[in-house]
Amino acid sequence: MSPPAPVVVSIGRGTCTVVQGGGQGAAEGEREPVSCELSGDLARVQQTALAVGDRVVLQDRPGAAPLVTAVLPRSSTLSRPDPMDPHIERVLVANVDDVVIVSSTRRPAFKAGLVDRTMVAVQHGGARPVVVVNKAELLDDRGRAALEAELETYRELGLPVVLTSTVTGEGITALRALLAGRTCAFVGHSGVGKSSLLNALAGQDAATTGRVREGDGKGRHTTTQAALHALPDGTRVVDTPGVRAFGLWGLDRLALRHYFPDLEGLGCRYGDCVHDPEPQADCAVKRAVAAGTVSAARYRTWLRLLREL
Ligand SMILES: Nc1nc2c(ncn2[C@@H]2O[C@H](COP(=O)(O)OP(=O)(O)OP(=O)(O)O)[C@@H](O)[C@H]2O)c(=O)[nH]1
Ligand SMILES: [Mg+2]
Ligand SMILES: [Zn+2]
Repeated sequence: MSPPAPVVVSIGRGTCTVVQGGGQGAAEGEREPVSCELSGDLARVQQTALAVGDRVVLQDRPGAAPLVTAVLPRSSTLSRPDPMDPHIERVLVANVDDVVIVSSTRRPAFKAGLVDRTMVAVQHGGARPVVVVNKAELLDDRGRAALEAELETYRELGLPVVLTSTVTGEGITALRALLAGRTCAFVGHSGVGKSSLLNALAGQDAATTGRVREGDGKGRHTTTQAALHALPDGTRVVDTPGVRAFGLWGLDRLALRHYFPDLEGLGCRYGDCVHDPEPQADCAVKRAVAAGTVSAARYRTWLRLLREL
């Protein structure tokens, strides 16, 4: 068997760093990272063509850094439209098993809409979404009960949901067990604690963390580049920079239905109904929302995504 292809652990302009053997497990994770240059073709489209987690083909060059000449087929991607030019696909990370959608209870406040959008993007790209809400210790009992009710939506969809706190340690053991031996990426708003969670899982400072702003509790975009970290137990975590929003790449209205089984499962009798607020006499989804058996936030997300596509 040929050795596993080198894996990209970080990317710069026209360059990247790889580890041989994919950094699997502690032993291989300690292998020296190698700095490489991208071939001209790759460098021109690098935001689409190359992402952290990619497996690549290298060409050795005497007296110069190895050249990345090709990217191997991906098992999963997490993509979104480039915020500056929505016609360009931006691949945030490739070949991960799980995408951990990290949010926080407060500072910054929990936003179900962002979780829903990211969840659709993750599933569309072929990875498993995991929902983590960090800073659990900032909630009082009432706040926690309200959050748990909101999170029930994701549990019903069969997704793992974990409440964590890097301050009290709540949920860290559960998260470590959930991700053990897998390759995953942490995504979410700036300041929710992605890098802090990585450090908690690693048991050491693997990544730099930053404080949220005093006034509005927003993050300061401390992490500026995605980077893959190999943890002592063999788990690999790609820590990513905070996103402001999450657009959907490569989805149409028909495909969108697929990612809302909770709404589709209500069996609306109008085959082509998109369950929008326009009067459609007997839409099952709208009835369920009115009756409170389906989360209103989930329905709002559905409508927002529908309008966007
Ligand atoms: N209260 C509380 N604060 C936390 C917790 N976890 C992290 N923080 C704090 O939240 C702030 C932001 O943490 P980071 O880990 O830098 O957040 P991030 O998501 O990596 O942010 P970006 O790199 O900017 O995307 C820091 O001040 C952390 O100390 C937690 O569980 N509870
Ligand atoms: Mg960070
Ligand atoms: Zn309907």
